[in-house]
Amino acid sequence: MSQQSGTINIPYMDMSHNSIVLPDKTVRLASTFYPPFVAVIEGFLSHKECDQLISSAEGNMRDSRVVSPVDGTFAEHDARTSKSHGFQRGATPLITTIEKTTIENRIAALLHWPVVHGEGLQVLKYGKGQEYRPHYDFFDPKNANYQKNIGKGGQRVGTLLMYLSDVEAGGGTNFPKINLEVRPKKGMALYFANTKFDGSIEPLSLHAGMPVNKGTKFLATKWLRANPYVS
Ligand SMILES: O=C(O)CCC(=O)C(=O)O
Repeated sequence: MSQQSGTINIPYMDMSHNSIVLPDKTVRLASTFYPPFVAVIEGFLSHKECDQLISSAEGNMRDSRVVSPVDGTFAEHDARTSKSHGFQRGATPLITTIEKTTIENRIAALLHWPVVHGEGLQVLKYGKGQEYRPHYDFFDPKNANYQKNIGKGGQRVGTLLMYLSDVEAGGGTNFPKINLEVRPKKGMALYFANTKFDGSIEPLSLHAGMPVNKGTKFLATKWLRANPYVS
């Protein structure tokens, strides 16, 4: 199902039409960019699914963490000021339903990538002034501190962001190396590749969640691994 490219498989999206037919709905491919490979998909989640994800996560949110380049642990960091809740795959009946029937299968079909290669969904909330400063989602293979994380499922080859809300001002996802910014829109998804087609890391994938200036931004993040992911 996946695309063999160079030494590893990477997620692959059919970009030959404006619409992409998924098992349970048809979505619109609004724009694409390369390099790095970036795609904006409209109508990926229904408003009801967005609201359900927010309400299932909001009561459990805590300060967001990042994988530390210093020791590889998951730790709070000044660069990421949102709140978030990370679901284990299968953590709640809603998440199980989502995994078995809807969102997870939709992601797998969109990107031709098996559900078991995905980390659990992370739901994030950014209030006014909160942000995620420029960073990479891939693990730098030259940094020995990331080896434990790479060992859990290989490289993070791609990222799918799903906007669960509109944002009145600010809060875009910005790619500073390619001068691209995507405005959040409830139900829309943004995919970007963290690796090149040969599987090596993609420095152009540097990205940031810009500070929210007005309103609240809710987002769900799905990180896709090269191999089956075990938390
Ligand atoms: O908030 C955003 O738009 C970006 C989020 C992000 O970079 C991440 O979750 O890895």
